[in-house]
Amino acid sequence: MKTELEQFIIDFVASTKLNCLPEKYGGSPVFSTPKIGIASGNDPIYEKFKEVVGSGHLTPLELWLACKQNETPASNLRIISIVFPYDDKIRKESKNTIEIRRGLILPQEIYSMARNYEKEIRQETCRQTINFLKNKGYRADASLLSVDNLITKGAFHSNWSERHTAFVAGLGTFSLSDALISDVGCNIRLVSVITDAPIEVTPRKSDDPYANCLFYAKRTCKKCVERCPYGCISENGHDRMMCAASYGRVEFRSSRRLESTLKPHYRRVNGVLSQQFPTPTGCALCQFEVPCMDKNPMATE
Ligand code: B12
Ligand code: SF4
Ligand code: SF4
Repeated sequence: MKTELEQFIIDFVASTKLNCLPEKYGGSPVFSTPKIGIASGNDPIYEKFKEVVGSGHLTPLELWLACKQNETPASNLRIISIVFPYDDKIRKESKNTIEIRRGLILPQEIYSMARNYEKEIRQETCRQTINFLKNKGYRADASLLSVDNLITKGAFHSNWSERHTAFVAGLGTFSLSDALISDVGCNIRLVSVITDAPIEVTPRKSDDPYANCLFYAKRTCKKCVERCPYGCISENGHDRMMCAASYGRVEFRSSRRLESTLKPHYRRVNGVLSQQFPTPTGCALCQFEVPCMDKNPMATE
């Protein structure tokens, strides 16, 4: 079923009109071909995520029950993790940054638009994947559609970290910039669907959470340190509070310049669903012109 499911997701992303930028940006795709990996609901590593992500992080069974599904052994659950790589045109055109004024550097408009448009693609991919599984007689749901909640009290984290699940599903590892580096790079978005369909689990190539990053593997590179204009990345890693603040300023300015063309986004924060402000347009300057942008740089080492 894994091959059939992967082909179904690839075909949907290739054919949906949602995966098109506005004509002003060439009408080209937001995402190229997605990749999928399958994690097992009883992988013991999920227990560790209550420490490394935050105490509010759910195990697969907790997520399943939060989605109002019936009790079942965790071993019956599978998590389908999906990597959506940004299209090459966006990656190429995003190499140069835009300096609005001294100290305020923005990504190219094409990336801001892609980041704004991409959420609907991931949401619709989840809906289509859930229908695919239901039509085969299984149950399924997605954190993004049902229980996604950003917890800002204490350790700032989501109740379901898409990167951590992608790691469990063998799709990639973390890095100096914190980004998950997959076989199609770090300039990606992620989503996952949970199901009781007995899909074959994808083996992890490594249990080392940083294996794909040149800095952790070989003490070289550090290109992401140079690329973040706000000093959020150093040899000590990524300062997420500093990033959240800098990236907020970037989004505020980008959303003002693109306002009338943006789609509104909604998110549950500490249990309350509301419209996001500024409207999400992203930052990701640390993901362009780096060796891990579009590949796993350790794959050829
Ligand atoms: C909160 C959040 C943010 C915050 C905090 C980021 C962060 N590092 O946590 C802010 C606002 C700063 C942010 C910024 C961005 N974000 Co953001 N963000 C999220 C969100 C909603 C939750 C992340 C979370 O819970 N973090 C909790 C902390 C603990 O996780 P962490 O730092 O990644 O985890 C570290 C530890 O666990 C550690 N670790 C320690 N011991 C161990 C042991 C083991 C076994 C393992 C596995 C790990 C581990 O390794 C990790 C990395 O160092 C997710 C969506 C989601 N629901 O997952 C998107 C998400 C992480 N963001 C994403 C993106 C793309 C971005 C931006 C590029 C913005 C943009 N869209 O343009 C920047 C990039 C910043 C960066 N360099 O990481 C993508 C990730 C893509 C990728 N390649 O990784 C996600 C998954 C959204 C999505 N659905 O695609 N984000
Ligand atoms: S740019 Fe280099 S050091 Fe930074 S995350 Fe990518 S591989 Fe690691
Ligand atoms: S997302 Fe922006 S602010 Fe955050 S680390 Fe990357 S370049 Fe720096």
